[in-house]
Amino acid sequence: MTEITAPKSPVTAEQFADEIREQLKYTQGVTPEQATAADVYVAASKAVRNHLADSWFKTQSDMVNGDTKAVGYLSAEFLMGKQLENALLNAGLTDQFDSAVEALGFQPKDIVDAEYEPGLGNGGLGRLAACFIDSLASLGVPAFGYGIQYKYGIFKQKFDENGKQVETPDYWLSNEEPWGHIDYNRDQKVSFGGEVVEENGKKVWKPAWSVRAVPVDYLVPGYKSQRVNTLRLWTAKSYDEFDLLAFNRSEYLDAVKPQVKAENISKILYPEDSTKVGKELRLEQQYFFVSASLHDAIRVFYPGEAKPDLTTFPNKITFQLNDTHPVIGIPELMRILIDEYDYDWDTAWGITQKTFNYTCHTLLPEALEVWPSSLIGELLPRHLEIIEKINAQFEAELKDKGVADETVEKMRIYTGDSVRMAYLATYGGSHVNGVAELHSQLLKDVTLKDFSDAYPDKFTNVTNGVTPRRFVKLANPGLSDLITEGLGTDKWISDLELLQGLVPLAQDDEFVKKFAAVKQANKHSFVGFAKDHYGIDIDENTMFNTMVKRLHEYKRQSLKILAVISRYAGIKNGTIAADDVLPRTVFFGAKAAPGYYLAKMTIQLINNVSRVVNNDPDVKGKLAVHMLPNYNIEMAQNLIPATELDEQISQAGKEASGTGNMKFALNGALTVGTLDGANVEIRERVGAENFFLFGMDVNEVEAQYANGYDPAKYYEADPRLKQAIDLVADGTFSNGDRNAYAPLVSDWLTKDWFMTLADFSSYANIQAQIEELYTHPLDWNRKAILNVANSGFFSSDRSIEDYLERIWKTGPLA
Ligand code: 4GP
Repeated sequence: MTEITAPKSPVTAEQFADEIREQLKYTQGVTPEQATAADVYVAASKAVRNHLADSWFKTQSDMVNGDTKAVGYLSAEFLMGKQLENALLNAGLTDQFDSAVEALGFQPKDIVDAEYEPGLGNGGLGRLAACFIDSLASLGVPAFGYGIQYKYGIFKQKFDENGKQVETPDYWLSNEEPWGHIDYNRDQKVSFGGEVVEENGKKVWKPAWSVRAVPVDYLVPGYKSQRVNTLRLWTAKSYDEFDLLAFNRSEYLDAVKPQVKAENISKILYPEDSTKVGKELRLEQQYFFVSASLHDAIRVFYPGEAKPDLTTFPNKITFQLNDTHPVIGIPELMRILIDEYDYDWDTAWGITQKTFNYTCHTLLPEALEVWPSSLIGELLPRHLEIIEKINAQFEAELKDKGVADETVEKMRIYTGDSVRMAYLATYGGSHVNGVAELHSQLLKDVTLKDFSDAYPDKFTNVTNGVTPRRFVKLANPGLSDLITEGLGTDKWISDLELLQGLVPLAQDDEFVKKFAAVKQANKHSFVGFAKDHYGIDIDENTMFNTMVKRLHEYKRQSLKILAVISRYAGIKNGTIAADDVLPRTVFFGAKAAPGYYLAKMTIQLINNVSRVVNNDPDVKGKLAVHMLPNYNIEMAQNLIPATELDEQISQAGKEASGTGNMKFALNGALTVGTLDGANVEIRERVGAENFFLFGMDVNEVEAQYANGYDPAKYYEADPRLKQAIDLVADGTFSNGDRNAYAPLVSDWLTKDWFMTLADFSSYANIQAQIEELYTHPLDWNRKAILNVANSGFFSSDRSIEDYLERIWKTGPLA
């Protein structure tokens, strides 16, 4: 191995400007005079990447040559957000960059804005993975993020003239993408289909087709840690680029078929899985990245060894399964060990079980993946055999433990018809964790109860967290400076519990006023952002009230919009006295899954409420509603710091954790929320008096289900609710068309599975308390400061430390 030099010493601004010029001229072919902001963005990104390279090499060699176990975070999603600013911050090059680009005749902001945000994730689970790899690197823990470099990320969301969501493809790679380094020489072969035969008493898989998995490496710099980890995203290539014979027969489309089939695998994030073809593609994706990653880890940790001692594999790396998507890794590692390296079953099982751990991110049973056995059998016949054998062993083990037959039956991993991936993950790994205390408890008590009874020691909790680098330091420079001033140090950026030191400052009126001024400045800049990006005018002297997250019935955007409608009606008909109206601007941001009918209809309703309310002179200056299109990380970074009131209003027992709630609290918003997910822990920490709690708790929800929930009763009981629903039903928000929202209205009145109606009164009632407090800015801001000060626990650094201690049993590189 070549000697690796220490990281490059920091550069001056002049040197950095020269490095950018060099990139422009010699890798991009434009002179600095010709360069546009987009050119400078690419050049500066490459220059930063070069600065990180030596630390990256050193981290890898220390990892491979040392004794510290690495972490492999297997995730179908990494929702990274823009890279440049974050890389500059973590590399300590922000000031040099600012001066360098100014010397080149640009504004730093324009260069940063030229980056196109990669959308390689759907929501919380993908963003969590991105926070986690930032924290791993910042803590100096050697780690790989392993996933897929989708060609198309999550769709771009627009709204048509009727307010309906329209999905357009997000081709984020249409221009040069400077961060990913494609490494054709470290590829892996991933095979599918075919059959299993016996040769010399040994099972041999004869696959029908293969694709080439080529890694694209993204550097993951730690904040001030001098450590740089790897996010390795696989892209699928064909071995047979082109069928020349077919081409010569003029069958041009057929000629590229093999290429298309292979490349489809990494083409798009989560295709629809409601059809057979969609399901097949999704399983192909999962197996593709997991198989490539496991082989890659063996290559990395046993370089050049034809017969490595893989009994040491669990000491080299521990793999975290981010939800059920990578769970096919369990039979795949068994297959690798048995078929490729000749281990016996028991040894292979010992290695496998020690290597994997599983994080569950949901409580909705329908979200736990179950694959038809026929599909696995067609695509991965050897794996199906292995799964059957794992299941047989599992059933025997349960019986040995004295588990009753009917319970064993319920717990089967393989039912004959299908394979339950969450069960496979629970049995096949060492630990299972939920993502907030309540969630982990419900996993044990409900979702995976039989498993927790049989294997109580496997179960643990790790409450989620968010990275303070991106979501405070970068997103909210004003607040960051104030915190640093208040604490007299900026060490909080890597030790977030230090925020506790702000508690006494909540009683210092001067500090509180400064804090309020920061919030106002953030509101002001969001007004500019919204004008530039969405062409809307916002009154910054209104309360900014935000609900941003995926659109799902359980998250209850419906509850919020019904409350908005009720308020609108109240102002118009005078039931809310004009003097009592606190001016509010309500922001929504949410994407709905393309096939999710009621979710899409809710978006349409919000858009149309927005149209009616914002154009009604009777409520002008008192109420405005905006459904902002294409909620993404960039919007989050701009909107969260400007928000004063945050909505976390899911039905209790349905949101596994939430991480938006943490970002808002850390940025000094007050939360109105239910006792759900991590809200519970946030409220505990920030103090019940600094959190607006409403609604039923889990036990009350369960009791309602048990007693036969009747939403119509609530509709009749609260005239505000009745009026709001009636306005939706009577065409007020659909130009008189009474059918437009009929499915939504009918669902509310007859089913309402997530009990929006039952919680409405409590939600509407708490608004008075919120508004009363808001009219006392010092008191409001004191509470907001206490939210910031007491939310240090929700750093993803702390989450990673919990994983290290409870699950991974490893730590930073020496
Ligand atoms: C989300 C959960 O819905 C959210 O509560 C949690 O905070 C987040 O994972 C991270 O743990 N789930 C997903 C998903 O994003 O795709 O299931």
